[in-house]
This record gives sequence, C-alpha cells and structure tokens, in this order.
Amino acid sequence: MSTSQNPPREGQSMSRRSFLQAGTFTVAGLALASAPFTSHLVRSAPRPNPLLEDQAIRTSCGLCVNKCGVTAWVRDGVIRKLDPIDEHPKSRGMLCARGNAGVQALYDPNRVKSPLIRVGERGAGRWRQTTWDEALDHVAENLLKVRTEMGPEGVMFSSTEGFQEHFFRAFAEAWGSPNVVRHPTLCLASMVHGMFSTFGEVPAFDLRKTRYIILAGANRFEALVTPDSVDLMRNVGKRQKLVVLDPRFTITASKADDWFPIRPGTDLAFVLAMMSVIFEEGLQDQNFLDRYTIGQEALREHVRKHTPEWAAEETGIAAREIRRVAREFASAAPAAVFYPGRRSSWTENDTQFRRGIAVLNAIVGAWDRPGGCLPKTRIAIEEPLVFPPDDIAADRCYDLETLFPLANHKDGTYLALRRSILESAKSPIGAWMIYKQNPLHSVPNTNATLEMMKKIGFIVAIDTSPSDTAWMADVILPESMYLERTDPPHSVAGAVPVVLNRRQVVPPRHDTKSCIEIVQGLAERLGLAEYFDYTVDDWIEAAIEPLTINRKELDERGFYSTLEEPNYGRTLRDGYRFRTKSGKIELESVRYREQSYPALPTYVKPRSGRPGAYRLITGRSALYTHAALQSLSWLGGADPEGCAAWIHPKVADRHGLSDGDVVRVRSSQGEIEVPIKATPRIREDCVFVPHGFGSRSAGLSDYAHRGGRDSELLEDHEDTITGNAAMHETFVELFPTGRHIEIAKLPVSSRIEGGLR
Ligand SMILES: Nc1nc2c(c(=O)[nH]1)N[C@H]1C(S)=C(S)[C@@H](COP(=O)(O)OP(=O)(O)OC[C@H]3O[C@@H](n4cnc5c(=O)[nH]c(N)nc54)[C@H](O)[C@@H]3O)O[C@H]1N2
Ligand SMILES: Nc1nc2c(c(=O)[nH]1)N[C@H]1C(S)=C(S)[C@@H](COP(=O)(O)OP(=O)(O)OC[C@H]3O[C@@H](n4cnc5c(=O)[nH]c(N)nc54)[C@H](O)[C@@H]3O)O[C@H]1N2
Ligand code: SF4
Ligand SMILES: [Mo]
Repeated sequence: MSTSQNPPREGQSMSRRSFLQAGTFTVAGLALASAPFTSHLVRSAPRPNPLLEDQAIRTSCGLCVNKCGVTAWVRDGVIRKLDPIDEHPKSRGMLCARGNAGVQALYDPNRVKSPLIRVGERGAGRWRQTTWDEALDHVAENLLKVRTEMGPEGVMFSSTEGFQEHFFRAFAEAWGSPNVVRHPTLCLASMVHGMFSTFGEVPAFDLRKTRYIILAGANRFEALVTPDSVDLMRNVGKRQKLVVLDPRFTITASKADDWFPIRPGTDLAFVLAMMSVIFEEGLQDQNFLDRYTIGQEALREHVRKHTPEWAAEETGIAAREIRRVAREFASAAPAAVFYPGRRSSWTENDTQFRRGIAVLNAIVGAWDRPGGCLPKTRIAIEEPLVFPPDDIAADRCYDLETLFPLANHKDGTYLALRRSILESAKSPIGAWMIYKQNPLHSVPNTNATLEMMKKIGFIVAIDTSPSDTAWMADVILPESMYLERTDPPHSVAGAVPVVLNRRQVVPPRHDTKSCIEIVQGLAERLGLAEYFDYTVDDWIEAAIEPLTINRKELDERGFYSTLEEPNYGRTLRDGYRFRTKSGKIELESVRYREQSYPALPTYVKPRSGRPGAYRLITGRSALYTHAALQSLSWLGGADPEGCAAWIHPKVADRHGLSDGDVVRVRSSQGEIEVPIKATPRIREDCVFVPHGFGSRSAGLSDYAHRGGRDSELLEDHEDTITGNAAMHETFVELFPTGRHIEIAKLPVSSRIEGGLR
C-alpha cells in the first residue's frame, strides 16, 4: 500500500479504485465466482503503515451484527482510515468492505443531522429541523397522550440488536408495554429453536479444526459471520472439505468441493436421508448416542423410510451423491459440522429442518470435541440496569402463548403482531417506537406494513440514516454513529468467548445523540428518570468489574478474552445435565411431544407454485448490510449489477429477456421492477431478488434506489413452531416491461434531491 492511498480528508474524496486496493477484504466480496481463492484475502501479518503519526484508536465496527475489531487512524479529529485488529479473537484480522467504508458512512452527506419533525403528509419527505428539547417534548407528549387513551400497552417498541439496544429495551420495560418485538422472528428464531430443543443451547462451530463442513444455504463467504467466515476462508481447500447446498452458485459455492443446487425447501429430506444411510451402514457414534442422547430407537425407525432414493426425488440430488456425502461426513466425524445456518427464515417447516441438522450432528458425535459443534461459554459482565419493581400488567395485543407456545416470548413475533393490528377494527397500538430497525424492508409484505403504519397515529424512528422506515415516521431522532459513540461493552458467547469494546473515535459531527441519552431525555419527561440514573461511564465501570482488566487497558486492547483455544469436553463429563427437559441431547423432543408438534424432525413437502411461476429466493451481498449502506458510493459504485435479479438463461429466453432488461416481478402481494441478470448460477425454477435494494426514501442517494424492494413481494408465511417469517414460500411471475438499462452504468451520483438539508 502506498502513501497515495491515504484516507481522504473531510471534503476530499477517495477514488473507488484506491478504496478497493486499500480494503483488506474487499476482494472477497467482489471476487468473481471463478476467482482463485488465496490467503491474501484474509491478511493477518502486520503491514507497513504510512500513517504512523496518526493516533490509533481501537473500537468495534458497527455496520453489522459481527462487531469486528477495528483500529481507526485519526489525525486532526478526522478519521483517515479504518484497519482490522489482527489478534482479535472474533474477527481474526478481518475488516470487510463495509467495515472499510465506515469512513464514508461517517462523512456521508445524507446522514440525518438533527432531530426532524414531519410537516406535510407522511412519507412526503417534508421535515422541520428542530432542537433535541423540542423533539423530545413532542415525542413525550404524544406518548403520554397514548398512555391516557390506551394505557402503556398502546405503545409498541421494536428494535434490532446492537450495543445500545439494552437502553431502548429497558425504556420499554420501564414504560410498561408488553408489545415489544425484536428482530429474531425475521432472522434466526427457528435455527435457535432447533438447536435449543436438541442440545439445550445454540452451539458454536470449531471451523478451525473441522475436516468436513456442509453449508446449506449459509452463504458464509458473502453473508459474513465472524469468526466462522474467516475460519472457513483460511481452511477451505487446505485441510477441509466443503459441501454447499444452495439453489444459487454463490461465492461460497464457488469455493466448495461439491455444490448441489438443491430444490428449495427440501433440505430436510437431504438431512434425513443422510441419517438413514448413517444408521443403515452403522456409521453412527453408538457410544455417544447411548451415553448422551434420548430417542435413538424412535429416530432410527423414523428415518428408515427416508432413503437416498426418496430424497433424490425431493431434492433433485442423485441418491449416490447423498450416500457419498453421508459416508464422508460420518467418517470425518467428530471433526465434521453440518452448519445450521444463520438466517433461518425460509419455510413454514423451518424449525424442523434446523432440528434435523442438530440431530444429524449428534448421531455422529460431532459435539464438544475438536472440529465439531461446541457448547458456548460467555464471560460474565455486570449489567447494572435498574428495573421497575412491578411486572408488566397489561396483556400483549396478540395471544403469543397460544399461537406459539414454545417460542421465545420475550422477543415477540413480528408477523403475528402485525396481523393483530391489521385485523382489529380499532388499532390496539397508538404509537410505535422503532430503534435501529427498518421494517419496511426487513418485514415481509411491505404493503401490509404500510397499512399497519396507517393505523398507528404516531411513529418515531431512532436511526442513523434516513431509511425508508424513518422516511415514513413522524419524528426522526438521529443516533450518533458507532465511530462517534462510547457504548457499553458487549459480551459475546462463543467457543472462545470475548468481551467487545466500543469507544468514541471522534465527537459527533452533527446534532445527534446516543440511545442512552435519547432514552434519558424521554425518561426525564415521562417520570421514569429514576430507572436511568447512570451514565455510560458508570455502566462500563460496573460492567467490567468482574474482569481482570481495567478501563484503560480495555480501551487500549479493544477487546477482552481469557481463552485462546476452546475448552473441549465440558458437557461430556459424568453428571452434566444438558439444558433440555430430559437433561440429555434430545433426538426426540420431550417438549415438542407435549405440545403435539412432531417430536422427531419431520419433513413436509414444500408447496409448489402456479404454472409459470417461480420460487422467489432472497439473500444478501457481501457489500451491504440488509437495506443499509446501498447508498454509499464506495460500495454501490463498486457493484453496479448488485441490484439485478438473477434468472436462469433458459428462463430469460422463455421471456425474451437479456441482461439489463427491466422485468416486472409480481407476487400475490405486490410487484416491483428490476433489471435482470441471466446466469446459469441459479436453478431454473427460482428467481433471486437480492435483499435491500429499491429504497424509496428521498433522503438516500441514488444508489439505494436501484433495483426493487424484495420485501414488497414476500407473502406473510411463518414457521409453525416459532412464528419466524418464512421468506422462501412466495412464488412470482415475470412480465417484461420492454425497458432496458445498462446496469453497469447505473447512476453514479451520491447527491440527493430535496429532503434533508
Ligand atoms: N455482507 C453481509 N453479511 C451479513 C449480513 C448482511 O446483511 N450483509 N447480515 C448478517 C445477518 S443478520 C445474517 S442473519 C446472516 C445471514 O446469513 P445467511 O443466512 O448465510 O445469508 P443469506 O444471504 O440470507 O443466505 C441465504 C442463502 O440461502 C440460499 N437458499 C435459499 N433457499 C434455500 C433452500 O431452500 N435451501 C438451501 N440450501 N439454500 C437456500 C440463498 O440462495 C442464499 O444464498 O448474514 C450476516 N452477515
Ligand atoms: N426480504 C428479506 N427480508 C429480510 C432479510 C432478507 O434476507 N430478505 N433478512 C432478515 C434478517 S436475517 C434480519 S437480521 C433482518 C434485519 O432487519 P433490520 O434490523 O430491520 O435491518 P437493517 O437494515 O440492519 O436495519 C437497521 C437500521 O438501523 C439503522 N442503523 C444502523 N446502525 C445504527 C445505529 O448505530 N443506531 C441506530 N439507531 N440505527 C442504526 C440503519 O440505518 C437501518 O435503517 O431483516 C430480515 N428481513
Ligand atoms: S463483518 Fe464487516 S460490517 Fe460487519 S462488523 Fe465486521 S467489518 Fe463491520
Ligand atoms: Mo439476521
């Protein structure tokens, strides 16, 4: 790296090319499917740093769930470059393309720069800039009005995880509303349930030591999850064999030894057939089964009929391949992992599929041993929240306990909650407080969410950017960006647990506040101040009290961990009780049986579409986080085709379409227009619409407006056990529009019209 690649000064721009060269990891995200996979993509050796005179401040990235370790190089109060932290146990020396673009996100002219109160129609984009005092008075007044008319339960709170989410949730609790919903039922609720109901916990995966790994639609080389993505990138092709099941030839598939373009929704058939082969050929770990599990006889009987020949019909994968994979997997065990996936919002039978994966890992004994699934540990830190003495008295506006008796009730269930609001004559919800969430993209069926918004009199979005959802709110309260905030430390459970630290790198550039300050401002106005009687600094001091490190050392290191290597075998000792009802690994679930759910992983044939319709699949790219960051020119500009829908060349021919032709994609719920990319990298019966494009907010740059909003198409199907959204149960039809765009030449301006300034 030469000095000419120094980061930009404020007002200066960095060319896309120099950004790409500077990015440690960018290449992986952009690599063509055929690009060679070399270890320089994940670099951990120290590199020459031309910025030595700059101050180096260590913190945690805030641009997605991973919270990677980052060093910010600061001179004269300006962040000039972000670098990875090489020895970080979670991100392991990686900072992805998005993480590098954090500099541009910070200096993005499109940020919300002060509190905004809507004037004119909702969504018309006319805002009045205001002071925090006035904005908080206005919000408090409206919340009190709702409390008087409807009780505290008339306010709904929704949020997505983050270092400051505690404060928002604590505010909902102090306020006293049970109508709280978090992101898991859009994301991983069914995976979590599948793992819990089998092992009593959600494991980590020993991907540094595993010899064989199966990823079913878990796109770890694009949808990054640390440390898993980095461990795979370092090992795949060397001492590890990778098998990928995905209807698309993803970057991950391009690095695999075997790629099977499985028919969507049939993965459990593959898993059951693997189990039938393993039992049939005596490849199971019998000692492990006898000692640690219950239900093996019932399971053996259950899978007998699920032969590879049967599964071949369901999945489209040849029986001999299923047999081969089953044998290879069992012979590599216990250093083998069938990875349970991350976004498990696929089908109505999703929890059963994820449980099937857990059970398969168990029968080969790939648990708590090197190279297998590993129980997690967590470093205890204090959480000095002061909670109100009384439990919340009011009932939820929907009967979650009856609908999904075994679901995680604390996090609510998004689709069921929305349905209850839409179906009631008089809305049970008068105000909606939204923290760090963009439901107009992330919740299936955008039109239904818009309808719900019409029934809610007052909506507040606490966001860092003018997202589509913020644009439809009545008040936007801008939170300071992660690089401008000191946050409470975050303890992340894992095979090697770690405490992450977030420290302010530069002061807020605009009139923004952090969540705790926003909550305190509201609490003061609402008579709840006593529950928020602390500062972030008080919190941090209390939180790290149990650690053998002080605040200064934590800030210098950027993280805290005590283990280098996993501690194997803790749950395999005599007398250990798994946190299931029986205390054993449950191949057959006691609780499922009690609730009349199938207690053994049970396959349900996926629904099929109307003639001429294609199954819609969705998912992410390495360059964006959900529907955020598309507006940054460093990312969007590097990825002109990213917004295009994938269709198979035969499908393109059938409809007379070629690359760049704009097609209308229609489902029962909505329609969008997107350019297409014809590629043999997708099955013929599927259409892939990349997630998060087609934003409508005029506060975002043109890049974010490219393509279509996939969520407009999704029907509201849900998993039967957890209520997790089921996002691959929708079928779409294609209608050429006759228009064509040069996708490589989509708008390159990052200016916006109207709105915020
Ligand atoms: N760059 C980036 N990284 C991220 C995120 C991000 O937004 N951007 N988000 C983070 C979050 S919150 C999450 S939950 C994870 C998500 O991580 P993943 O779940 O790995 O990511 P998705 O892109 O949603 O992956 C869906 C994949 O499943 C495939 N698929 C669809 N249907 C089927 C099917 O029936 N069977 C099989 N076998 N495959 C199928 C799709 O083609 C797609 O490749 O990523 C995390 N990491
Ligand atoms: N169609 C479809 N829907 C999906 C998915 C999909 O693949 N396809 N994926 C699902 C998954 S796995 C998940 S996890 C969910 C995610 O759903 P969301 O959590 O709604 O998604 P994000 O886009 O990450 O929204 C985060 C919002 O928070 C803002 N933000 C970012 N940082 C901060 C901050 O520090 N403070 C504040 N206050 N705001 C901030 C961003 O600007 C953005 O508007 O979406 C789900 N929905
Ligand atoms: S994966 Fe990328 S965006 Fe996510 S925390 Fe790490 S560096 Fe940031
Ligand atoms: Mo997610």
